[in-house]
Amino acid sequence: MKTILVSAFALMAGSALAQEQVLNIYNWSDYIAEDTIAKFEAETGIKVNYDVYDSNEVLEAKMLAGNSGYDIVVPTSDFLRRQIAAGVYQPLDKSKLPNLKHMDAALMEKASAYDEDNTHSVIYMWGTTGFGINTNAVAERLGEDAPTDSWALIFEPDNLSKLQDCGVSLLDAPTEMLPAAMNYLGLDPRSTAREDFEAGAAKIESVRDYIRYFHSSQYISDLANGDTCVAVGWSGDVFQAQARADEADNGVEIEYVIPKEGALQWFDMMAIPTDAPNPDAAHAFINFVMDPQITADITNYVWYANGNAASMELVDAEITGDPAIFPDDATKQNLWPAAVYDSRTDRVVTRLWTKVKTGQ
Ligand code: N2P
Repeated sequence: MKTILVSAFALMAGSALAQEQVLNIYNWSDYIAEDTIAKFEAETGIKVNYDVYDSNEVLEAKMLAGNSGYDIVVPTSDFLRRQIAAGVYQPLDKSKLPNLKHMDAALMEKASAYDEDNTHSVIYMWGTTGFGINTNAVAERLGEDAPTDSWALIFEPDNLSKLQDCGVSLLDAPTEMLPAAMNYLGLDPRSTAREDFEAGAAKIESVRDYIRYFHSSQYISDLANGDTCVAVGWSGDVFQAQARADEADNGVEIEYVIPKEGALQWFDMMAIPTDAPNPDAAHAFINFVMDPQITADITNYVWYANGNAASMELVDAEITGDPAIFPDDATKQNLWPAAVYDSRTDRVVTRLWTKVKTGQ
């Protein structure tokens, strides 16, 4: 009798296991609301494993190696395009994505420049690459006339040297930092000419001694705590630093700047790897995120713009009304979309970036 009971139990456990669905997500750090995953699990019964990264290069290496085990990843559109060409993503089954109707047609059209007909991807969030400043710390060192609206704050040694003691960080994102420097020099930020990259790299090397570190997620808490005073960073991340400082009531005031010379506008795209173990659950997740309330909750938490037209009325007015998050027409004129680099260009950029960071 005992034996029979045990094996009946083992059988039941086995079938429950077989039925438990798992979804493996790999997303940017600090990029989702606190309750998004729990809500998805409750609604679908699918268990989520959630890992994070802060670099397109790291994600790309995993995607090109294959067998990552991930069902959902969120590359930025220029990287996405190169990875689509390498066969890394599967076409979406749009019959499983009824919430596509909520997406903003004009933004999806913009994103389709990197993924024809939006075949493989849906906008998760989008934003700009500018910088965050601790307004008081910068004013103390550079005076009230500090060029806080200009990349000159970052790229001119006369300015950055005076900020060295309060801490400056740059993104460890060569495909974003080099074009920013090129643009400041009056070159085309979308250029893929080697000499333009070299000029951009030289510009950053001219201020390297004053930079505390190159990193793409550490700056949120450092800015918020007053441990650094200037960080080249992504819009929402800087706003998250501002919100954390406000909550801590620590006297730190953070401002996000889209510099007057212009900034990169990027789109982060949800996509399903060709070898995803559970593409059905992946489609369910993409559709879930496109629910206007879910996507509004994410924007309200991470301070990034989304591409979901129907969610706008659910997003806090403080966010929809901020031109640093949803740029007005004048600011839009100054934003450039990322160029897609071929592998030769990619090698040039990688080599120069190592030199910028290490001096060799
Ligand atoms: C979130 C960073 C996402 C923006 N921390 C990078 N594309």
